[in-house]
Amino acid sequence: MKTAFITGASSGIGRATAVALAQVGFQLVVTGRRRERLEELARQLAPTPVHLLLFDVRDRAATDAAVAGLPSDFLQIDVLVNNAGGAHGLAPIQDGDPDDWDQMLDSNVKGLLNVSQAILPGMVQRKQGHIINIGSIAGSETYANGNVYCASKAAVAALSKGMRLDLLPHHIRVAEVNPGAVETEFSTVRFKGDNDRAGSVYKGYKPLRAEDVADVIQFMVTRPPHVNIAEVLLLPAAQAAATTMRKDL
Ligand code: NDP
Ligand code: 8X3
Repeated sequence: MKTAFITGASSGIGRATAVALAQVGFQLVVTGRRRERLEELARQLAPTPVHLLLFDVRDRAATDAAVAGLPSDFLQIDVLVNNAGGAHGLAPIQDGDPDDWDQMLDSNVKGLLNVSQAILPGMVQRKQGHIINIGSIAGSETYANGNVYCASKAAVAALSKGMRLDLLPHHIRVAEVNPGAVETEFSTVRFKGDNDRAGSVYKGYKPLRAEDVADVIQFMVTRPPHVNIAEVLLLPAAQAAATTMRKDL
């Protein structure tokens, strides 16, 4: 049985990806900081073998310890989905909160590096692996007030290309999935629990569901070994650019 390691599986795209990969026969390592969410996911996925890891991707020592402590039957990671992260705040640069900047850069960029570095030695040694980094349309299109979040996702795009180059000799596929608007807890987190403001982001058009992104990831990781779908930009049909939605109100 192949093993997929999915960060940020307690919610949204990560959770849906866990369900989608279980459907095609993967066993799973699922990570996040909210234990009850991951336990509930594991119950839903039974009888798929699921191992839970609770750690903050910003904490390099905790990340290393969590990966090092994997039981032997989950040690060999075939697919890594670097998904954990999100946006904190939406403000002009001069009004930005440096704590928000830290959260975004430390989770979306350094967190992805922390997890990758913990898992890569095994993949390099086995000369086999597949990494899917979750970027965003925000990585290629900077929108007003998105400054640091957009920068963090531009970094994910650069890192995905860099990883693909460096890991080429080691037979490790590296790919990036860049969604547009997906209705998850993303905006609730960005707006610090303001559900009205979060809901308004998805009003007047049909956003993607987390399951739509998970379908694409499922397709990518079930291609034959000689195929790497290296980059995907996945938008709702009603979205043409980062902040351009057709609103049929
Ligand atoms: P959610 O808020 O629903 O999920 C985010 C997940 O990441 C949660 O499981 C959360 O788990 C985990 N997470 C966040 N920060 C940390 C951290 N420091 N350490 C460990 N886990 C963390 O949002 P989405 O599913 O939408 O977001 C998933 C990814 O998709 C993110 O990288 C986001 O930037 C990206 N994305 C989202 C889009 C959207 O429109 N929704 C569009 C494009 C990209 P927990 O809180 O339990 O730790
Ligand atoms: C999430 C999509 O456009 O809100 O990455 O930044 S967007």
